[in-house]
Amino acid sequence: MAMLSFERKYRIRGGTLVTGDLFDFWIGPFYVGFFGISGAFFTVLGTVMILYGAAIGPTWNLWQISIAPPDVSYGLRFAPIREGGLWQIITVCALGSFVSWALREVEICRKLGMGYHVPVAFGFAIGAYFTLEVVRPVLMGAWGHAFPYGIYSHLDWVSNVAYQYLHFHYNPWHCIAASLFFATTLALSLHGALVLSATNPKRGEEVKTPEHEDTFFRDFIGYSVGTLGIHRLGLFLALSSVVFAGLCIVVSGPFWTRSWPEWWGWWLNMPIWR
Ligand code: UQ1
Repeated sequence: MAMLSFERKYRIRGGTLVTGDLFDFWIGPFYVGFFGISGAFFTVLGTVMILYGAAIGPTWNLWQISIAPPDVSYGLRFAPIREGGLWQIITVCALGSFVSWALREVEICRKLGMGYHVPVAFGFAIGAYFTLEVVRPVLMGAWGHAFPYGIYSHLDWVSNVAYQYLHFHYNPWHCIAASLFFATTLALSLHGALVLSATNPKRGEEVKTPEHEDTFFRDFIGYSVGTLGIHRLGLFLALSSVVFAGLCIVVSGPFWTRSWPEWWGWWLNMPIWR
């Protein structure tokens, strides 16, 4: 089916999660829906708040603009606008916007009768943001433990938090997350290279089949995970890396307050070394 007639067939009412037919329409190529409206609302409000924060801030230098959370002395209370209240409003807008984006993906999946893999995957990214900006600060008792909204300032936050634990690379969950990130890039580079090698032949040569792809890996390492399997593996590796990244930061502070190299004391203190 040609693309245009395919789209005409599926661009019909239904599949919405809320408000029925209301907002169940497209603007040009884009599906709107209730969550398109709510997403635009939170995005515009959040962006205006960021611009307002930049306007009252000390600099227009793009690298140095920063909107910080309240001081830890405010605990988990609301703070005045200029004392971190703006950061609190922006955080609510960001979460409203991200969740709207995910639910708009869900509605499009429902219209097309597809699985929910894309919104579920995006949900893991929202979960990582939520862990950093809400779960960990709540467990530690103050919004001041969240990261600020600024290009350099958020990098400084990462650096400072890492040094609070002396050497963050000794955090075992950080080790696992980093290994999974590397494994994800390995899987995607193998997959991208394999598919291009089979489907982008020299002029005059035939496109190769999935059997060629399987055979390459069977000849090479004695195993092929398969053409569907590589996509399952890729999604699993990518989502696992995000889960362990979230774990590695949420254990730092709420569950482990000393230096991360000290954590390995259990290994150094094993009776077999005595
Ligand atoms: C693979 O086995 C496979 O199936 C044919 C692919 O699908 C096209 C791939 O992209 C890759 C990378 C592999 C090899 C991966 C493993 C884990 C053996």
